[in-house]
Amino acid sequence: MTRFVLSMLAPLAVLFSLYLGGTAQAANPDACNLLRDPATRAQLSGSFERKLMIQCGEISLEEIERARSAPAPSGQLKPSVEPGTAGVPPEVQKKSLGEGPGADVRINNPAGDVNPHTTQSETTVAINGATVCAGYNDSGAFAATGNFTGFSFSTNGGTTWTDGGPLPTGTGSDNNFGDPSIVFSVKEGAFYFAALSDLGLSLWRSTSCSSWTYVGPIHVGSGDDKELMAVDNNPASPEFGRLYVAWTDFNLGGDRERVTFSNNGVAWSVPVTLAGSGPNAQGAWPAVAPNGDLYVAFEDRCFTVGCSRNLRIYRSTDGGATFAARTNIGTGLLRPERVASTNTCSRQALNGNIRNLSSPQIAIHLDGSAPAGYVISAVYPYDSDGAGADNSNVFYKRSTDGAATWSAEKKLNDDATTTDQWVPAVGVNATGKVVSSWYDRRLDPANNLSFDRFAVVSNDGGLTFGANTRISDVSSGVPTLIPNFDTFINSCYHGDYDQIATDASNAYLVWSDDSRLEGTRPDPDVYFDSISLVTVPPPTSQTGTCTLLTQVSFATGETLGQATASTSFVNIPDMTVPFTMGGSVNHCVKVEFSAFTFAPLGELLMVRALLDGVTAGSPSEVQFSGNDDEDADGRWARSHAFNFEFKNMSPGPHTITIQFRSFFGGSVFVHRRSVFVHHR
Ligand SMILES: [Ca+2]
Ligand SMILES: [Ca+2]
Ligand SMILES: [Ca+2]
Repeated sequence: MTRFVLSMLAPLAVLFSLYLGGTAQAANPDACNLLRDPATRAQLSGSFERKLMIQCGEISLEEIERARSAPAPSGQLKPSVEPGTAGVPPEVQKKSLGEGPGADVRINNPAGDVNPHTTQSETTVAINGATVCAGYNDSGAFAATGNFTGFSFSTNGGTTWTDGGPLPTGTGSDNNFGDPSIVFSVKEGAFYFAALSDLGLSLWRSTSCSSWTYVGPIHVGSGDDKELMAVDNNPASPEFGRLYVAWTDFNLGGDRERVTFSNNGVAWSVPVTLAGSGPNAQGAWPAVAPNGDLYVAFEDRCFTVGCSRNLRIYRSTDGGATFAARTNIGTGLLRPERVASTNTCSRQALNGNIRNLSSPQIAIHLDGSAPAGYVISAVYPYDSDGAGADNSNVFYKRSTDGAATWSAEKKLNDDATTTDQWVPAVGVNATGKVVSSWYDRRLDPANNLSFDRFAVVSNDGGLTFGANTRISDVSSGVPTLIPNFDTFINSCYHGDYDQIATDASNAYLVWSDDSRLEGTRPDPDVYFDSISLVTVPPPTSQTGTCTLLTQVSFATGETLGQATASTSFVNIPDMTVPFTMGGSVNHCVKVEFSAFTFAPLGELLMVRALLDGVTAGSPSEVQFSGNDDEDADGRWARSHAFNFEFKNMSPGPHTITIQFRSFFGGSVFVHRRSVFVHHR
């Protein structure tokens, strides 16, 4: 017997000795029973189910040993392959629906994968300055080392990444099994990383994210599932630096959501079980308010096809000692699923046999104008059209009074399709920028299968949102998930969550991307991109009201504008208009024109006006649909009137420039008409 096999068995002995010792887990003397009961099994997170499959022999030690002793796979892997170059339809190119983020960066190194154990997914991310720290479930690392929790780090804000391998085995052969959760503690100047472990839930620490030190168990229990961590990073809070972990404990027969806290990561409080959380709870998501209040949101699930469930939230105002239920984020929401996939997966699932834990996420930001002093942002999915064809959309609500009441919900995805949007994440920053991202199938309306990652930003604390932005550069197909092509991964698994980190400048996004192939076999990886949260300020303060000024019109000729599409904004020829503002006080400037635009069906054009190189608010969008006229070249024509307004402009010389942008590789035209600039 090899050392590796011994390392797998030893923790089991620890667990069983704990049962025999009559600890808190005595209610369930055999964690493997959680797998044997189909109804219970359907409630387990992807990571916890897999941990039990390993511990209970459904994934055999022989298979693990075989993978570990397999020859190095470098000969067949092509780590230099860029995302999307294999197996991705050429028409699926990046086409952001807003000011586009940068190119996707793969953060794990697939050269470490052991065929067919190529899956990295289910992500967490935290930041400290220019260090971006991410974790994920890592089947390749497990095949090589017996640890399932991978991490990667960037020291330049996400431009380049290093795959750090898995978290190290803890004291007493405490291996880790995913369900990753990373936070950065401002007080400690350190990252903390929680994961499922042999013992239950365990913690690792790092100041750099480049290597990790095992701290010890957070909680010892064979039924511990899906732990998520939060940290109090407000120096004014009475619990500054306190770490909180919320999770689901399947060894409890009644209420299952639990919370523990620690001031140093070593000593953890006796867990508090959320009274009334019930036996159907899953997906606890903690967040700390600026005053130290702790909130834990979770899904009170239901388990029959077509059932409705509640999205609940609890609050602690005493540093995690006691909790009280607050007003539900959502009540009676139809669970998002595709019935045939649910039946195939024996658990709530979407097309492609992707299991779907439809739990909420929350994030909290300071807002002195809110009654509570802060705003709670919540995102969640559900089947909002009932019997209609759409199985899942993603929604947003906010609370300004500590979850006593919630705003009306806002649908975040702005597509016109009936495809799936699911697994929404949310992040906020100190200036009230709210960011959400999710998986989205809008670009595959015919099949509702291939998916992208989309995002949206609010610049006003969640009151209003901009247009959706496509984050992923390419669409992902869905690999075979039942049985999973990766035999260390349970059927129907695609990760239960992803996460967003923010600072004053950016949102940092990580997600699971299955677009890359090695030859013909799938190689899911984790990708990163960022969104700028810096709002381009208007040219001058937006005060006063604009009235129609004495018109001074600058008419230009009628020639074709830009003939070749560009994925960044480019000037449209002959649409640059210099003028001189008269008078001695500031006045408005209005820009008007109409244009015929030509593009293929479903494409998007964006047109914007700049005054002295600075944009006027948001670009104007032209989305092409089947209602437009088709021209001889297969493009669709649409006449569109554009109006832009610059307020409070100073007297003197200025220049108006008209630009456009498309996201299509072929010919796109803006056939512009006269541009009128109204000014004093
Ligand atoms: Ca991979
Ligand atoms: Ca529906
Ligand atoms: Ca939808």
